[in-house]
Amino acid sequence: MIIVKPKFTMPCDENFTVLEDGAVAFDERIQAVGEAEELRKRYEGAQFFEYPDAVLAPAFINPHVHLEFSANKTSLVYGDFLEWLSSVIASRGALSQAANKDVIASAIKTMQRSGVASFGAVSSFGGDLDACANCGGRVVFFNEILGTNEAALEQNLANFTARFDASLERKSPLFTPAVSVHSPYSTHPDLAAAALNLARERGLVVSTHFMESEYEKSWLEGGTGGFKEWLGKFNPAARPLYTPSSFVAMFAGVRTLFTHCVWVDDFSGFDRELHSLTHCAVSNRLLSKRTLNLRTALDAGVSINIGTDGLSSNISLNFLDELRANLLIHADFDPLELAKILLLSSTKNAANALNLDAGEIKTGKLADLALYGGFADADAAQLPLMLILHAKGCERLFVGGAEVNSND
Ligand code: MCF
Ligand code: FE
Repeated sequence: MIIVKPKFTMPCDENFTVLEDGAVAFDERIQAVGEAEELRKRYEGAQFFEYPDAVLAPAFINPHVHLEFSANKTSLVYGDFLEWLSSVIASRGALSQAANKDVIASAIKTMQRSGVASFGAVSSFGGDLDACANCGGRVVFFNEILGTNEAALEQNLANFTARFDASLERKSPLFTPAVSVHSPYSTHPDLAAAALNLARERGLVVSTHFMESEYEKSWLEGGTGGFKEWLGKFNPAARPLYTPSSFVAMFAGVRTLFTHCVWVDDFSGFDRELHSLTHCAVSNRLLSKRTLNLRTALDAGVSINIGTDGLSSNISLNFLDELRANLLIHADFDPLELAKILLLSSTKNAANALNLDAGEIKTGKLADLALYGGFADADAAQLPLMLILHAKGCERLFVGGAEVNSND
């Protein structure tokens, strides 16, 4: 048993309570939140740590990252989605080759140093499987399926099944195999249906990219726009394989994270319990021409979580950098109000999206906790904002009560 007594405990509950001079006792799960001396008496022999300048919070959950693109710095073109996509097709072989085990392990460390205990890895080739299974963090491993060429469907499915089976072999309390249906412009309905059936049978979480660009919107809504020409290069007879609503309908009854949704103007097909929106603000700034209207999505009652996406469309996998970018990008919000929304999105909401029993400091939850120093003089009322603005990394990170040595 471990007892941590920080200056501030931020449970990340709906009311955003901040506890001053309290303590948290935990092993794999949180056993109690209360007064330090009382907990020390109750759990005799527990290790005790006191941090008079620190904030203890639920560790962050980054539900969407492409680790196989971690070697990218300047190889991809930003500003226009189709130019980016062409550059991905030209460079993805070389980029995934360059993203060896060390590169991927170091990308994971960057996330962990920023307080991320759990992440959703979108895996295109399986090259990130070992690093993910061995990282000490909690991983939901989204095996990606894509392809529209009818002649290659069987081969594509066999390839996906082999990667999925390899991920199943690594299943553990910290590692959960899952499925990614890449997008409506890139994935044949037969492949999507096969992957979604697997998800239904096995109760897997699913991730998909949806309505990221205006090109995608005009393609799905009317078969027009830049995708007509772009896809025409590969198949002159290309036509949209879904409408926006028929695509969302495929995911009925399946816990799904819809990433981006920048160009969605009707959320009525979203299941408020099972479907969530993963927002990647930096990625959208670089690829999507506009940013998500966060207020509209929140008003529609859709649960939001915050992802970094990969270094294919970001400059940093430090989760605090992504939160700071969100604070600056969504300038129509009051900063403190937005800070609370972002922290809830990155903990409790994301845990629900990924089906993890974590994301909150509450008795019974998994002890996925992060401790950030440097807040001795902070005002409790401003703490959510100050944490996002000033924390560069965490001092300690616990995953299921076990410390991940994030500074080695
Ligand atoms: O989320 C971003 C932008 N949207 C779509 N895909 C990706 C992103 N970052 C990496 N990707 C990958 C995706 O997983 O790029 C490929 C897929 O393998 C594009 S389709 C050839
Ligand atoms: Fe992505």
